[in-house]
Amino acid sequence: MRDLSRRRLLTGSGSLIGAGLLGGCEAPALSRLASPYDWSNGLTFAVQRWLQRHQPLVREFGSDAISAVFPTINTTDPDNPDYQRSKALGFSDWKLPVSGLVARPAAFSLAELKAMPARTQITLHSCEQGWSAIGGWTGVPLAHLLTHVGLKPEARFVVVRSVDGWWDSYDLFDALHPQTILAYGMNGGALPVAHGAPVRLRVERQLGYKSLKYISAIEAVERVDGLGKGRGSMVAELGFPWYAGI
Ligand SMILES: Nc1nc2c(c(=O)[nH]1)N[C@H]1C(S)=C(S)[C@@H](COP(=O)(O)O)O[C@H]1N2
Ligand SMILES: [Mo]
Repeated sequence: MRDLSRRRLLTGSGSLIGAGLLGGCEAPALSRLASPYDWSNGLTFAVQRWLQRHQPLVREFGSDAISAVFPTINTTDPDNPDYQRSKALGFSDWKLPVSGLVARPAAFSLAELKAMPARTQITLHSCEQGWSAIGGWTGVPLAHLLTHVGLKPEARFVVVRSVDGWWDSYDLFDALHPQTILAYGMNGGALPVAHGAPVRLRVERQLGYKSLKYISAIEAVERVDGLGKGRGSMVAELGFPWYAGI
């Protein structure tokens, strides 16, 4: 598993072949090149992977840089009976299923995630709606969770779903990136409901819309063009780029 992740990470970050431009279809958008828009999305993806091959981490700030106000966007309290029931119980019954192309599928409670190795990072969040803010996030690296359940060699993407119907997918470069975490804490406290409690994703190398809030399920898959309308994510179906690298 260690070797696999390292090899996958290297493949994903080290070459245009790994980025999918020359070597087949790594990105969902690349597997269905239906319009010039898809071509440019795929090209941006490949070029950014190439440019980032030696600089894997985004900048992290000191706690004095944390924004006094971090806006909340779109869903701020999911209108979902199961979610509301769980919220009333302090999410003590909440479980995160991890399934698909993994050796040991399992569902993890909040307490179990908190018992795993934690990472805290203070980063700049940029929203496509034209604002940005600096926040501190604490959580378990997604790479740790995927190693724990044993990602199978055929897995090439990780699909994440949220209780409000948002869903997205990530290639293994982002899924295994050290700053991609399942955050249950924000700015030293518990993650507030408006920011995605009990657990949200942080994908620091992409625009804010890839950092899904209210995570409800994780699935490892080989391809994503069979999901939904075949564009790899809910926001991609609305016309935003699947790859939102910044
Ligand atoms: N499930 C879910 N995830 C989501 C959203 C959402 O509405 N629902 N909004 C996205 C957008 S566009 C941004 S900018 C950030 C906003 O996170 P915040 O509300 O903590 O600022 O969450 C992203 N993840
Ligand atoms: Mo956003």
